[in-house]
Order: sequence, then structure tokens, then C-alpha cells
Amino acid sequence: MQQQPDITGIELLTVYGSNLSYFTGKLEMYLRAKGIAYQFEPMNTRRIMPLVTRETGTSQMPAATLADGRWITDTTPIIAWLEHHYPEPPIVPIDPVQRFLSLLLEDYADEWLWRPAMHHRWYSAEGALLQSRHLVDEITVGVPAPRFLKRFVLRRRQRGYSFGDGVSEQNREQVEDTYLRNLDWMQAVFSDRPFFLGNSPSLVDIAFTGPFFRHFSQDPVPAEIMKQRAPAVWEWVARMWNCHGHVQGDWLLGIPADWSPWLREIGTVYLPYLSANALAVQAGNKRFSPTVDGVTYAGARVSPYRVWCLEELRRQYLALPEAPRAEVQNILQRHDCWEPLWRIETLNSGVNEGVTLPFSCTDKMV
Ligand SMILES: N[C@@H](CCC(=O)N[C@@H](CS)C(=O)NCC(=O)O)C(=O)O
Repeated sequence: MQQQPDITGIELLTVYGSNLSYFTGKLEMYLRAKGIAYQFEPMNTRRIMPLVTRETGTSQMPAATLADGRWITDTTPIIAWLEHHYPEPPIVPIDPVQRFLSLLLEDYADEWLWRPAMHHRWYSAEGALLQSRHLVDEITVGVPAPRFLKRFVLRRRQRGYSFGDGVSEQNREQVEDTYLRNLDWMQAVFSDRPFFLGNSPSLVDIAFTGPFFRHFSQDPVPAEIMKQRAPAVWEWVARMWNCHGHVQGDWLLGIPADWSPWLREIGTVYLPYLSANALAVQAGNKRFSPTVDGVTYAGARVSPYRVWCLEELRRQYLALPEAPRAEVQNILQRHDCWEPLWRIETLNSGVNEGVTLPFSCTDKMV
């Protein structure tokens, strides 16, 4: 990986992951936009993965080490922590209303677009063959087994990410529609301005590169759809990868009207799903079959991590000063997000309790 000059003063990081991974891509995009120098190392299963598991308690990608040897994992708190310690140039909006709504869109991009991204990666033979070969060569070097066997094992395991998240032939079309809708909404935004919030990238751009960079623009089927249906999104992906040095916090005032489709979707689909997941975790279930907006995701795995996501959103809301808090409430109410945000009275995920910064996350996403 080519080194870029560091413009924040933070010492070099090492990022362990895969150059096909959703969240490794998200973290790399953040570091590049921010101007933080890092070196990338594949998280190979022989040497690095056992080390990461021992040091952080999870084998998820990405994991990173700071120059002083401390480990950090989980892109959402990593970005929050780095922004706090290295505020210039800003990626997370300073305006409290923009900041809260950016965190909400980040959560949606991280957790809800994961399902169509996993589906598109592993459903078509074309994509699965290509990417399983890449992944096997990248992270299973030195594992003494034939390549075809490693690919077979990997594909079976990875398809569990979409079946295990409730994707089936009954709802495949709706899962694919989520991607198409997002393309249309983004095409409208990037036909108007280069980034979600104006002339500079911000947290929402970084979050949407999770699914759109290392998945939708790299997997053959969704990449072709993107080129044909939403060329401005295709262009934005490359603009993001090349945005080092263009970050100045040159943003619009307020919440752009073209964010409304996402806020409505978050209110009708994502927050109701998070609420159903929280109830299932409280009931001690391992699987559940949430129905949101008329679509059932049968036999989906429950996720304590996603209870933590809901807790975090509430905590961020409650930490807002009075005036922006009223404004956020108003926006959430107008987009039907308010009721599902508070639907479940008490949340107690137990995730990340007692962790100190820098930190490692105590639970997997799904
Ligand atoms: N919330 C985490 C999610 C990390 C994550 O789920 N990473 C995926 C790859 S993109 C992974 O490592 N999956 C393998 C596993 O869970 O074992 C983050 O933001 O970093």
C-alpha cells in the first residue's frame, strides 16, 4: 500500500484486514480522508488472526495497532476516538444536529446495508468464485490444504452470513431492491454535489463506503448495476478513495432535503428491526424472524451488538444540548423514526461494558 503523508500528527497505524472487507474498507477510507498514515497487512488465518483474537477477544476485521502497541477494533468507536483526539481536519460534523443524523445514517450503512452486500457477494456464482479465490489467496496463505477445498469451505461459511441473516428466495427481491433504492437516492445526491454533506467528505460518506466500496463496486453483479444505473455513485467511490487532502469541513448548513428517503427508511425498516432484535436478545433467543415493512427475515441470527447500536443512538440523542435536541426530535418525528427509537423501554446489551479507550469491542455484529 502506498504511504500517504500524515497530516494529523498521529503516529503510524497498522491496519489488519482484507482488501475485500466491508469494514476494513470503511476504516481505510477514513484514514485516507483524514490523512492518517497507516500500513495495511492482510489478516491471515495462520499468524495474524490468532494474534488479533488473543489481543482483542474477537477475530473481526479490521483490527489496528497504534504506534505504542495498543489495539483498537470496531470502526464506529475507532472513528469517534480518533476524531476526538485528532479533530483536524474534521470528518464528523461539529453541528450537533448534523452530527446526530450522520451517526444515524452511519449505523444504517453499517448494519442494514450489510445484508444486501453479503447477499450480492455470495449469491451469484460469478461473484462468489471470484471473491472466494481472492480471499483464500489473501488470508489463508500457508494453510496446508488444496485451494479448491479452501474456497469451498470459505463459500459455505460466507453464505451463512446471508442465510444466517434471514435472506431467502422469499425475500431476495426485496433485499436486492434495498441496494437499488440506495443507488437512486445516492445518484440524486451526487448529481447535486460531490459528497453527502457538500464539498468535503464527512462521516456519512465514510460509512457508505463500507458497502459501496469493497462490496457493491467490486462484486461483478452489483458493480455492473452501479455503472449502468448510477454512474455518479461509481464516480463518488473513486472520488472517496482519492480524497486525501480535500477534507476541509466545507459542508452545507442543516440537513439536506435529499437525506429524507434514508430517514424514512430508517424509521419504517431499520429502527423497527433494531427493536425486534433487542426484544429477541432480551428473550434469550438465538434466532428470530422479524417482519419489517411487510418483509420477513426468517431465522435471522440475533445480535447483541446491534442492541448496543440502539443504546448508542439513544445515548447520543440524550447527550444533545436542549435546542438541537428539540430540532432532532422534530426531524425524527417527521420521518417516523421517533417512536421506534424508543419502542423498547429498557435496553441492556452488556456489550462494551467496562471497556476503556483505545478498546476492543466485546461482541460480534451478527
Ligand atoms: N462493527 C464492526 C464489524 C466488523 C465486522 O463485522 N467485520 C467483518 C468483515 S467486514 C468480519 O470480520 N467478519 C468475520 C467474523 O465476524 O468472523 C466494525 O465496525 O468494525
